[in-house]
Amino acid sequence: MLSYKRWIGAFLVLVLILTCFACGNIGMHQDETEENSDLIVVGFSQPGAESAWRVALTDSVKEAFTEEKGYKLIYKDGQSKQDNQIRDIRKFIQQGVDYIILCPIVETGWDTVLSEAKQAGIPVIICDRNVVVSNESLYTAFVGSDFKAEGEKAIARMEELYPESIEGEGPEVNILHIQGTLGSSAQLGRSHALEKALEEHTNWHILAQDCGEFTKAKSREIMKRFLEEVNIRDVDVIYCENDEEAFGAMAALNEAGLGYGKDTNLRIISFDATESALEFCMSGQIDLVVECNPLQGPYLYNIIEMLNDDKTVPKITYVDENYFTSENLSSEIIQRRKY
Ligand code: GYE
Repeated sequence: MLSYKRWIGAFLVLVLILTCFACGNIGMHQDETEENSDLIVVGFSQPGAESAWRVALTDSVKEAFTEEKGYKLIYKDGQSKQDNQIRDIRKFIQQGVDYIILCPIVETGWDTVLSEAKQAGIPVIICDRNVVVSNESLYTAFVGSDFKAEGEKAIARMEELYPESIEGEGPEVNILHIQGTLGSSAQLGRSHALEKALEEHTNWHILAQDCGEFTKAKSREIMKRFLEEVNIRDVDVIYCENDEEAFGAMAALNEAGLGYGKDTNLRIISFDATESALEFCMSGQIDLVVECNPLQGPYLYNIIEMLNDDKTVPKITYVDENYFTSENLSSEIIQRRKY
């Protein structure tokens, strides 16, 4: 038989256990989607944080979807792996988010997970890079860059720099090509423009080509290897598919004590137009930076607001983009730069 005091003791322990369970349950329910049921929940899947450009895109989206404006943004970094992004999207679907923003690392391989989102009735907005899917209805809208147009701006500059070489006659133009993540829209569009130009200008040649994964470290490694494989005096242009890659190539050239940019015959072309790249461009170390605009948060916000109001949204929205050489750059432009 339990004594009276023991009964009280057992009762108190029971109350304690039940309280803990209740707290635990409340804790479990307070997951990312249910803290404040009035907020519109947006799941945001990024491939990684490989460049200053991408960090600027993440910040722009975070600034666009704030609690003050009625949104709850759940941000996931895919650590440069498509499988992680697919897993993150599945989690968003389980959480019952209202919208998904996907910046796809590569173009293909999204059909299944996008079908799952569609079945769950969650609109998906593709952002930055694009997807190639069996059915366009698998996503609601695309906001991002026209990468072929970006590549064409780089080619137009090269045609301007080597006017006597564009008819397949005149001096050869030799190129080192450092590509971005293979299979990403940014790589495909920028590489496509160069490949097309090589077909048209038969005296333009790629002396060496490799993938720098859009990072400075990888590009530096590649450039060091290129320096062993080719005679740098033969090279006219280093075509880097983003600023980080240009910085990597420059680091390798600096370490080898080799000059580039103005007052030399070696020109660097880059994409993104981050503040640091613009500074190098203004001082003549980078010849051209084609702008790729990461400030896409406001564009995405407008699209989602329209969807909230049941309005029809444009399937494709290209962000505004420019290009810079030392001729059209000024310190005011650089100071105003947000990334
Ligand atoms: O150029 C690069 C980034 O997809 C446009 O990815 C983007 C590219 C951008 O890491 O810096």
